[in-house]
Amino acid sequence: MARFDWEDPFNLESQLSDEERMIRDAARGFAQGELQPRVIDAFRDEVDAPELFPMMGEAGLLGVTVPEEYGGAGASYVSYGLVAREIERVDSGYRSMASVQSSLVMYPIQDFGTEDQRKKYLPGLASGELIGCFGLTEPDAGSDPGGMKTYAKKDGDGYSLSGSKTWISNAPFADVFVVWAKSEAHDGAIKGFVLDKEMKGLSAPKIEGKLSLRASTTGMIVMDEVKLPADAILPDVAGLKGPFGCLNRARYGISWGALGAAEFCFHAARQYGLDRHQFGRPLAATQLFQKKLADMMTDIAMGLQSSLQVGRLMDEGKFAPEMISIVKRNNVGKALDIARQSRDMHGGNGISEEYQVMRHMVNLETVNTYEGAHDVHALILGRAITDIPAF
Ligand code: TGC
Ligand code: FAD
Repeated sequence: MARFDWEDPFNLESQLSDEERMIRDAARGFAQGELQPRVIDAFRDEVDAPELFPMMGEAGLLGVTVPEEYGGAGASYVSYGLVAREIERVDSGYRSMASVQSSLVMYPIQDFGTEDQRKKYLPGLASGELIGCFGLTEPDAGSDPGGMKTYAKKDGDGYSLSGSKTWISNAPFADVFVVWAKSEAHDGAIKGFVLDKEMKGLSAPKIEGKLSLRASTTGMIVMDEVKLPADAILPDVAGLKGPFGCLNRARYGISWGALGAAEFCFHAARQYGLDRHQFGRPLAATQLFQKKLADMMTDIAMGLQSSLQVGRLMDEGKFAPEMISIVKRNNVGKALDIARQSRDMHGGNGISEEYQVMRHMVNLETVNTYEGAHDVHALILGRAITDIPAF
């Protein structure tokens, strides 16, 4: 009979390859060594941290699934998920920085771009010398991106792009902007464009005053007749399946990442319960406390198994987007519940930055909303079950 390990209830470790374990260990070393020491101040002071990109690049955490010839690690989607879990164990904002770069900027250039675009952008994005952002959401088009107003008019051989995007991670310090717009030259179909920060008419003001994800910088993208050359378009995709193809990857990574945050909160609650005595015994000796820990461990273990299975199917090219909706919605929702419980189990100390669980809790409020809000994923699944779109 095997010995039970509360930190790894279903022996996930035994289900990973040597390469996956090595990538996970490198990510953990970087996250604990470089990110953890700075996160409390960074969150409190809402610090912009573009210098983290070259550091993450050097640690091999950007473009994990991108082929090595373009500077990536050429590794599996399971490896990518393990990296997201380690970074988000520290902070969802840091995972956000990395997952936008990898899934929402490098992936579309790799999959929908030309060879020239791949050569121009991917090595710099993989090393972190270039920072990318992804503009889909608009002030009047969030859950319904098909309602976007950003428009690319024909302009000679190229395009003139106007419109505004909001709530865009990394935008204020980004060098490379992947922007989705309706294109006159394509009968109004949604197309992706790659913009460089120097382009005239392009600006990216920062959104100040977030009470969540404060270690990640968020902004708008404002485009006022930005002139784009013909080769700024991503030629190989049209319609919403372009941005959704990117979102599939990012949502999958989030399904692992959120569980990293949940594991932090679970471990912290356990330790606090063992250390803190009330009524003459440790809090962890009470039945209510133990039930909460048992629920946390169960939800995390089940979530990790399901993300692992979805990752394996992605690596085999056998996934359906609905599988990703299940794990994004479930794992983030469960992580948010766990963070709220952990905050409560820490009593008054739970609201202090030093204990870190409240930071995870408020971060996960964003994670539950972006990349398809919790209820929107329920509707994606409802449509798959009933064949009736209820959006
Ligand atoms: P719908 O009619 O369902 O689909 C339109 C076209 O897209 C195709 N499609 C997909 N393709 C690939 N993967 C998917 N997951 C896909 N889902 C749909 C579909 O087959 C169709 O193709 P075609 O060829 O027939 O045209 O479109 P809809 O307008 O009815 O969509 C409804 C809904 C709710 C599914 C969708 O709009 C949605 O997912 N809304 C949520 C929006 C969202 O997730 N936004 C995220 C913005 S980016 C972000 O938040 C980054 S935060 C990053 C960070 O900091 O970590
Ligand atoms: P809305 O769509 O207005 O939704 C509001 C509420 O209504 C939600 O609870 C939703 O579930 C519910 N709702 C919506 N439609 C329905 C319906 N049909 N039926 C029932 N309920 C419904 N976007 C990007 O493009 N790039 C980024 O890098 C990016 N980064 C972000 C970073 C942060 C910090 C945040 C907060 C957001 C980011 N986003 C980004 C935007 C994010 O994807 C959107 O906020 C999200 O898609 C929800 O859109 P919305 O905010 O307009 O909310």
